[in-house]
Amino acid sequence: MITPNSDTGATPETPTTLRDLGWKPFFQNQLAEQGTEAGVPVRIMQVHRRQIIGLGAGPGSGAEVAMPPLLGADGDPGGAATVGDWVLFDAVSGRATALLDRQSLFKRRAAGEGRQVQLIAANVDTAFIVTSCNPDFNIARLERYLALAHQADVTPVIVLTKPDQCDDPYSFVEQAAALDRSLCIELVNALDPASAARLQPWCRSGQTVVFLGSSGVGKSTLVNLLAGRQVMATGGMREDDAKGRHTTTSRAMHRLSGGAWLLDTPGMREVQLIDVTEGLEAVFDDLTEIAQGCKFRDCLHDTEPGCAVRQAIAAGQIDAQRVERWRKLVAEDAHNNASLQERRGRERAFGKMVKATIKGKNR
Ligand SMILES: Nc1nc2c(ncn2[C@@H]2O[C@H](COP(=O)(O)OP(=O)(O)OP(=O)(O)O)[C@@H](O)[C@H]2O)c(=O)[nH]1
Ligand SMILES: [Mg+2]
Ligand SMILES: [Zn+2]
Repeated sequence: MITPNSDTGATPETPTTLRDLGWKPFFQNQLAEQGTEAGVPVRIMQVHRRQIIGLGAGPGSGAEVAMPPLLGADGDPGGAATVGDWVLFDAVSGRATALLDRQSLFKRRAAGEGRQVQLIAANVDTAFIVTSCNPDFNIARLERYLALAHQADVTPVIVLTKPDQCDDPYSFVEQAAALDRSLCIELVNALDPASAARLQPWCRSGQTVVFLGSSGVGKSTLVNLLAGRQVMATGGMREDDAKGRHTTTSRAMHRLSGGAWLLDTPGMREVQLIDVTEGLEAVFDDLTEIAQGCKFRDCLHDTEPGCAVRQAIAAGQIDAQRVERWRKLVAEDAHNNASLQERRGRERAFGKMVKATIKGKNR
């Protein structure tokens, strides 16, 4: 079922090698375990309910293949492969035979009460966390995005846009840098191609990137500059508003002119905080360490006696506001995880009940 590369943004720079598609030694090592009969590596570009579309290394234009969705461990079709995943494709059966382990994974809490976890994007290398040198800039929001990136095992890069509309852009750089001295921070005027080129080091061939950030900060403007063509609508205009329906809405992976892949799905635009326990520990590692000195292991650093965190605040070693933001994020994470556990518990109970009913009927 090899079809011409019709809907993946085939351009002159269309990939021909696995490396262009984002193949890395991490995946190559798994190939050795799977054996050669398992199939050829194909990267998932689109996920639909009834089929998934992958792109493999092919002569000239690359080879696009459609296949039925992989089934997850519990038979859940949504659970298995997501955009950015690598699968082994067997051309004879027209199916994916294996899903390769991921180097990174974004997931999110689904909409609605259930709070089910959805897989959003796999094997992303860099998350551009975009905010502007204006009131959009919010330290708590940056920390939240950093926790998401850490949790997904993706390298964050802070991108500060609209320096041209502000008197002292470096004050914003300084505030962001104070979050973590090892963070990469780029000041970028998204209207100026020379300035946007500052992001090129992360956008080379074989790299996969995502853009995170609130509405109006310049994500689409930057993407269009990096792609060298209009792949996203800008300035508050939705892709759907454009005359007819913009073809880009169904695409999930866009090739940037430097050779990188931009992964953009509706889910990616709505990532929320879920299961980010480790991500939060990474962002607030200094506070996590101090908290180990609290008398109680489950100390909330509120009114408990022997609280090392409050002692550190009192001693002027740490910032009380930052501790407050940390406590809020940890509480939110705990709440989300509790809801998730509860839901899983309910599902298990329901499964048992169904089994018991079937047994009863069979008797
Ligand atoms: N002056 C200036 N304007 C910018 C800059 N970056 C973006 N803009 C403008 O800000 C507006 C919003 O930019 P978009 O790229 O549409 O923002 P977005 O992040 O994609 O927003 P959503 O798609 O709603 O999430 C546009 O009118 C851009 O031209 C910048 O660095 N400087
Ligand atoms: Mg946009
Ligand atoms: Zn404490």
